[in-house]
Amino acid sequence: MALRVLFAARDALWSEYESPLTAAFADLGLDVDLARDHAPDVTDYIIYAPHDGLEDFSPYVNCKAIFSLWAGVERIVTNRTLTQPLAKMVNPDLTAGMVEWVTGHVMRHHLGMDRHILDQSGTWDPVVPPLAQDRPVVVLGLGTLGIACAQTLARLGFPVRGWSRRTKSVDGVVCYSGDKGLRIALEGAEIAVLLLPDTPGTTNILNTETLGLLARGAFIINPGRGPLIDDRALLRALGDGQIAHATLDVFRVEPLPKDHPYWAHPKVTVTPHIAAETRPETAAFEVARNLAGFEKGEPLQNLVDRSVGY
Ligand code: NDP
Ligand code: OXD
Repeated sequence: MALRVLFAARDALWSEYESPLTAAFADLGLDVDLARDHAPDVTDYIIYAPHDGLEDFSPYVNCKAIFSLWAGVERIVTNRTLTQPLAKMVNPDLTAGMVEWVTGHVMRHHLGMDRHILDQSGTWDPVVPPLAQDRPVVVLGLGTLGIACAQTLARLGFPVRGWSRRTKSVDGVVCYSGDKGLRIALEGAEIAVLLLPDTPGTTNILNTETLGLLARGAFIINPGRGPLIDDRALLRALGDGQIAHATLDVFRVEPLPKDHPYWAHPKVTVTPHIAAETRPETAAFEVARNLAGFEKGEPLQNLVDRSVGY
């Protein structure tokens, strides 16, 4: 009998994913009935992205696993009705997109591009940027995305420090963990990139105290999640010059409300949660491959550890 796979996401995603998922399952020789309306008790798997629909997972008594189309799982991991194993999204296009977005924004600030893009008034004012080797960067979060970004920046010549929950070893990156490690990693860094998940352990990780450890005039780049930053502390630090500019892709409330002070702030760049997009073709293949392996008895890949929330 065909495996019944429920697609639980907003309408627009169904039109993007239906055909790549169908093709990926077929390519892997899986007999799948993919639909948006399987009865809960006959559903074998759920493919999920945050939306206003599915909130109660308890009727899905025969569901073997859930595949998130998002890398960040904070909207589902705290759902108490969820007991099935949950896999987060990892795929090469998502990683490539994040590396490009982070590298672009790091280089913007490193080279001081705004100075010339915004001022073509005829003033000849040569300010030569330092070389990357003289600009320490810290990447908070050394998961799939953090490692890829940290190593790319290291290859460009930046001295890169990274910070994670568990102690790690990453080629080209000086790695830290723990509270003391966080302080050392931040101390004197001129650019901070946030690629942590939103969990109770990471809320307001950038606050008045930790912002104060960075070099004066540092740049913040946050494609991770909004709650990683204490917004009021950041606005104060932008006001007093401790932080020169913040490029923010993610926010506590999305879309960012029109009257939020970030929109009009001259030292803040808001981008609308576009740092890295999960692309249907490769994401569909990753889900299908993971599901096929799990059906064969292999461990679920990219398994979320509920005890730590990511
Ligand atoms: P991973 O789960 O692979 O990595 C998370 C990293 O954060 C790990 O290094 C982990 O440490 C570290 N971490 C988690 N909790 C703590 C803590 N309390 N203290 C220190 N370090 C901690 O995630 P990804 O790299 O795939 O993605 C990172 C985040 O990027 C996502 O959770 C999501 O929020 C965001 N994202 C944003 C997108 C956008 O378009 N803006 C797109 C995709 C993702 P350890 O290595 O020890 O486990
Ligand atoms: C994700 C995201 O988590 O797009 O995948 O933010």
